[in-house]
Amino acid sequence: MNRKLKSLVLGVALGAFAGLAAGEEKHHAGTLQAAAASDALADGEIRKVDRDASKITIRHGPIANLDMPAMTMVFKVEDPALLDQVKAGDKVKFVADKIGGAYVVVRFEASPR
Ligand SMILES: [Cu+2]
Repeated sequence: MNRKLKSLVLGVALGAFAGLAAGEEKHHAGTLQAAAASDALADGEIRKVDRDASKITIRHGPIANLDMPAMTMVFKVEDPALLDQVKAGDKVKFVADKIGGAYVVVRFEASPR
């Protein structure tokens, strides 16, 4: 379930950062829907980082690609290194996806100041 959506989200994310994604050409959806890039980014505020469990609590705004309203919830992270990019209190934009039945943060992007 959501496999198509996942590749779309990843593709759009990678497409938006093609300069950083050199060598990651396996995603083919990158150029299809540039407009979806902003939809995939959700607003959030980091509430708690749990490195031991590789989980993070985020108070987030609506997440369009997950059809999720604003709430505070715990996410897993796709890569534990993501937890080093943020700390409690940070305001972030991030991409989340549902992977294997769990909500997972795929990427963080610092909010423009
Ligand atoms: Cu949520």
